[in-house]
Amino acid sequence: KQRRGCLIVFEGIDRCGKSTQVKLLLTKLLENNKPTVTYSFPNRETSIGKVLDAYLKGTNLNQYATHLLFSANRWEMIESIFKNLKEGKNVILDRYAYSGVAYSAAKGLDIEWCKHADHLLPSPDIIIYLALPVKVIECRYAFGEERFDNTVFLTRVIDYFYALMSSDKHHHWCNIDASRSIESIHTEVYDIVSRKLVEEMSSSYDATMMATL
Ligand code: T5A
Repeated sequence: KQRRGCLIVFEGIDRCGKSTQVKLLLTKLLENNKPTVTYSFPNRETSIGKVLDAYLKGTNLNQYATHLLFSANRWEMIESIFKNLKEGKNVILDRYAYSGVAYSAAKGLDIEWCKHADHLLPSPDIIIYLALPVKVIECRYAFGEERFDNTVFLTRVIDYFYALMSSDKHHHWCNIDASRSIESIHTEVYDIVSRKLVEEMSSSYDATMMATL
């Protein structure tokens, strides 16, 4: 029986260090002969992703339609993600449905409505939340260049991430202090992920695993 791969999600506010940690984790897993692939959301390369890229750089778009497009941008990768998981590859996601809900709810959309679009996406085995106060990211490279690089707004986003985390009965969230050095965060992340990987994975998703949100 083929073991399926592990679905690992990174979440957090803009510039908290997700992409840095995803790259380090990918490198380490590959070095240790653990087949692994990564995806970033939004994926700005697809036709939907190009619309989202323009939106993030300032183009106006209806906020409900925007939410659905962010979700559609995840759904358009679904076959590829499932294929990799079924083939036994670990899949690391740089943002996922939790960003979709937290950012849209922070704009004022109803949180329960926001959850619907991503319902039944593959359910993560682990969600690594990189916790960082907004005042730290304000000083980071390129902060302020995109639509949501805004202190008040990102403080609301953090509140919604914590609301999702505290109400989630199905998933393993790891809340990681991301104010430390890149290397010490990576050491903690790798330790958590390697422990998860030794847990036996079934070869396919069962019904309870499909409850993404
Ligand atoms: N969005 C996204 C929605 O509204 N709905 C959705 O459904 C989705 C998926 C773009 C925007 O889209 C919104 C959320 C966003 O506002 P994005 O492209 O993922 O999403 O944008 P960012 O999160 O801003 O991506 P970044 O790549 O800029 O941020 P990362 O990945 O969190 O941070 P990273 O690793 O690139 O690091 C940023 C800087 O900090 C340094 C790095 O070297 C880099 O310069 N850094 C550290 N410095 C000191 N100490 C550390 N520990 C550091 N770690 C990294």
